[in-house]
Amino acid sequence: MEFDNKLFKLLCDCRNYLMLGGLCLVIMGDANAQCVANFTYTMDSTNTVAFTNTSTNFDTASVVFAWNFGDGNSSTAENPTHTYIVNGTYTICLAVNDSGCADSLCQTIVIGGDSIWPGDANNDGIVNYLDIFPIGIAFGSQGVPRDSIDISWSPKLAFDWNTSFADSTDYKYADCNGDGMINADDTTAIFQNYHLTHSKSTGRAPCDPGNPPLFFNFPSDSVSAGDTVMGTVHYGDATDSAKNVYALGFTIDYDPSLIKAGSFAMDFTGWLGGAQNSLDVIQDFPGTGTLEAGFTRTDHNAVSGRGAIASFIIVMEDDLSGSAYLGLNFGNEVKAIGPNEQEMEVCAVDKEVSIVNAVKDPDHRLASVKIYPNPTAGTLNIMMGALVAENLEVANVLGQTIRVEPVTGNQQQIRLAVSGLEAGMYLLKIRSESGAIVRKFNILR
Ligand SMILES: [Ca+2]
Ligand SMILES: [Ca+2]
Repeated sequence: MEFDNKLFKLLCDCRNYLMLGGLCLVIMGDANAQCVANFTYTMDSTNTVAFTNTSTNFDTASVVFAWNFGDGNSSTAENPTHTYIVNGTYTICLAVNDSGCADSLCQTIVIGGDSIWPGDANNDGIVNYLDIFPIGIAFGSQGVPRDSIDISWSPKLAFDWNTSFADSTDYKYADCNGDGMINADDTTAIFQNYHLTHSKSTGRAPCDPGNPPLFFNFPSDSVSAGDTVMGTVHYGDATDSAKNVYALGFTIDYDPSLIKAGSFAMDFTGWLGGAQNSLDVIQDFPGTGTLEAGFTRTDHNAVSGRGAIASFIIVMEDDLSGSAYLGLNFGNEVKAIGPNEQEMEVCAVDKEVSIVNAVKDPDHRLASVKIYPNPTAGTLNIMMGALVAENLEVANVLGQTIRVEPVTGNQQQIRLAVSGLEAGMYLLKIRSESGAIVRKFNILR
């Protein structure tokens, strides 16, 4: 074959001359098989495809190219450009004809089908708490389903829905599982692929003082070793209330040596919304000391307000020796959006709480305090052991103190009537001469 090729090239290159002798027509019959059609292409975001003709072994002077773009359009240019109007899969064919030399090649291309990564609903390169936002904004939308419902971490070919978020990201990215619907099922991909990345992520602009603050509210300005601390996250205050908010996300950095691993829990409850008409993603990473939380409403109604939006619980380590304070710091990606995805103002404020009693209950006196029955329907018995109670405080899940009772009479065996409280979880803080003891209790009805 190698010999034949060389022979062909020698003869074909000379064919004009040889044709005078009536010889080349015969030789050209063998030569046709050597004409090779080939092309490459690039595509841009406007569905415009630029084709590059890479065909070989033809005579530039006499060759005829015939392109069929697969959508009813064609061209005879050597390197044509074509814009597709409708998304879809097209078969593009290039035919090369050159004085009896003929070849063609067809390739299939997908228009409007760049890849999505399941869970990266905002297409910023990382799966995290902010990916709940587009799901909330587009909640209930329907579009082009993918070929298969698959949330494994690899690029999935997806056609544009031709509906976009404010930053021009197509809705298809929020259909994390590819079933053609944007709903709560799409959060599964966020949890499964959490923190996976496929390119560099972006940062957030620093906050401006004067914007509605995002801040922590603690029941006390100090904590002790072993404490169960219940606090709240607030958005907006009496000076600067938050307006027209649809979704909110933030990260909280903390020193993992101070908080018992796995104890940091958060619940979105407050003026921004609760279990109704909302979704959230809350992930704690005790190894690095980061809690990430994203919340979105799903009813397409923004809300305005101020005060608590989430409650949280942390359990302090039993030995905090060497540490003077617990810091809870918002990370550099705090973000709130309105119903049209416009970014809303947030000024994140970090919190420091001083540590007192850095070693938990060295003489085990606090541990000897017992409450029972728990859960209860009407009465709590408080057995103080070696301590003397001075007063009792009951707080709800938002950390708000709802009852304060001085202790009179027997200060070591106390009966506390709680029959007036609604069913749910509460904290009982018992103040004694040796410090405060906090116990969780539940009321059942
Ligand atoms: Ca993302
Ligand atoms: Ca979906």
